[in-house]
Amino acid sequence: MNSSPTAAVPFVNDLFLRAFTDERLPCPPVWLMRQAGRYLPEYRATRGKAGSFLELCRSPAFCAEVLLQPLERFDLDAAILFSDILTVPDAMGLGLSFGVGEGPRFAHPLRDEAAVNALTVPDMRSLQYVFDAVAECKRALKSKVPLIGFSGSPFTLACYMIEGGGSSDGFPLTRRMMLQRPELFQHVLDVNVTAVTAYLSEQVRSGADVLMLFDTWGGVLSPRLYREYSLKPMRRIVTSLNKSFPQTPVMLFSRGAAHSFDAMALTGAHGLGVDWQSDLADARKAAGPAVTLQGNFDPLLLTTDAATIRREVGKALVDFDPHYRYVANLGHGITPDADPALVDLLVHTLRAL
Ligand code: 1CP
Repeated sequence: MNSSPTAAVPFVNDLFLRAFTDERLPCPPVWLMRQAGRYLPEYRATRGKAGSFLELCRSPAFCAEVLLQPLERFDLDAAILFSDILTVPDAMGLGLSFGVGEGPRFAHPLRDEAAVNALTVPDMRSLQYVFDAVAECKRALKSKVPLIGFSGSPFTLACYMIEGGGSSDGFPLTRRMMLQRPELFQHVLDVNVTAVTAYLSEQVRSGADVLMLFDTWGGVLSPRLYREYSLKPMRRIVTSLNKSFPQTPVMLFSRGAAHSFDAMALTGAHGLGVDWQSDLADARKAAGPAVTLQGNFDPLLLTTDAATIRREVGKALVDFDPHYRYVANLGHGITPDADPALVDLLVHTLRAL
């Protein structure tokens, strides 16, 4: 549990992987959630060439192109696969689309018992375009920095699958099914556990060096329900991945679940994401010394100014050791209105720690 995996392949820059060992590092590695994306004009240009966001995701060559864009601009220590968490429910036949300037929509959400009973683990061949994108991204990186593969957590995927899209009020249809028909909800989670385990395993076989589970919506649950319906399924995935790929660090990012850092650390995950509403020092106390923590600057800092960023970086790490099992990152994804010049400043300020 929480062992220190080491890389089989040498990297030009292996600072990120060393944050999963007990070495003290000269400065923390840094990458940023959603570092490739809409705040970069070159991303918007590539998306235009591809035709749409989903066509971009389905083209391994375009995925590799946008993966490299932030690395060309900024001194980052990791790259993240360009894809989306909703590829898996799409492969289950739920019919994913994105309206222009809108969030995701599923044409066939899980609204009744028949739909849930018909749900099955997709044939991984229908996700071959993602594994091809992993391989193409890996080739394009030329071992410069490690590649992070990812998936949504079973619970977060279930939120979109049942609701049929995003939600501004805590996924009421999902929570109602969970409370009223727990056996139906558990079937969705069980299918997702098997699918996500196979999906992430295939990403490792295709070249991913580190894995991350995005549990963006685990925080809509109470601590008790979070542990049952969000953390437990993630633990099953981490257990199988650690068995199959003991060299590959796995990270969990549950947004809004600071109440359970202790339980998250017991899953066998090597790293935990800390959101911007939590405290790194508190997370360290709860999770213990053997787990790598990642986070947790407020993404909105990247829409402020240089002085604010310098001041906040100085203050954020006063009672926290940034040289030991720590990866600097935001506490959630970069927003589309982030200023690329401030991204550069944040990365440089962290380098100088
Ligand atoms: O218009 C566009 O170009 C699409 C915007 C976009 C992008 C750039 C979406 C739609 N997804 C992505 C890429 C993406 N999504 C990445 C790779 C890019 C990188 O990190 O550099 C990753 C890791 C994700 C993961 C993702 N997708 C999450 C989990 C992380 C998080 O930020 O919370 C979630 C919840 C999604 C769903 C999703 N996809 C896209 C949007 C706008 C959303 C959120 C919808 C909602 O508000 O519920």
